[in-house]
Amino acid sequence: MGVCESCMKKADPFNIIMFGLSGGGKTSILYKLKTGTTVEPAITSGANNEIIKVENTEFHIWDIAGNESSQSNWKFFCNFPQAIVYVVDSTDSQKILKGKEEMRKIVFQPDFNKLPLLVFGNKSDDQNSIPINQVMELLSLNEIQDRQWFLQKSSSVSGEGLFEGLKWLSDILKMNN
Ligand SMILES: Nc1nc2c(ncn2[C@@H]2O[C@H](COP(=O)(O)OP(=O)(O)OP(=O)(O)O)[C@@H](O)[C@H]2O)c(=O)[nH]1
Ligand SMILES: [Mg+2]
Repeated sequence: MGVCESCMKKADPFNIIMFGLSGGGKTSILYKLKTGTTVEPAITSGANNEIIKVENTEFHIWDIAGNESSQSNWKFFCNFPQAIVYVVDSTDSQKILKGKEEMRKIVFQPDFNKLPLLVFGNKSDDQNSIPINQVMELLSLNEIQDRQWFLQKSSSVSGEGLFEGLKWLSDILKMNN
């Protein structure tokens, strides 16, 4: 008996998994989106998760702590992610370069085959933030050709770019679903 493939696809809330080095601002982003306020989070241990609604789309966002063990044991926290968010601290070129390597280790895992990738170049409010076109070059994002990706400059302080990033994800996920 045939099975209607589209009937089996998951509707929202879309399951989103957020990675990035410690200190990049993942938890700050999560709670800015959730509460509209800027919080000063403690270093995450394990993961946080929240349901966030943007316009008509709900996202279940999993914020995985930046330590190596949590980042590589993400399955312990989140099942069946439908998109990846990767957060880099745009004020520090060395951290961006390290993030580039870590991001590749994550996104090219077979579990994440072809999942859309939203990259936040975070801390855009900081006077030391690197222009977003340079962030793109440092991350060599143009080399990623096996999936849809989008780089969005963002700030969990001003809120810049956060909803724009999620809007991109929403459009892509709805189109692919
Ligand atoms: N200026 C500025 N500071 C930020 C921004 N986002 C986060 N921070 C600061 O960066 C530091 C780390 O933020 P967190 O949200 O805890 O970072 P994280 O990625 O969750 O770190 P782990 O939990 O260790 O993985 C905190 O002092 C935040 O206040 C931002 O957009 N702008
Ligand atoms: Mg955190």
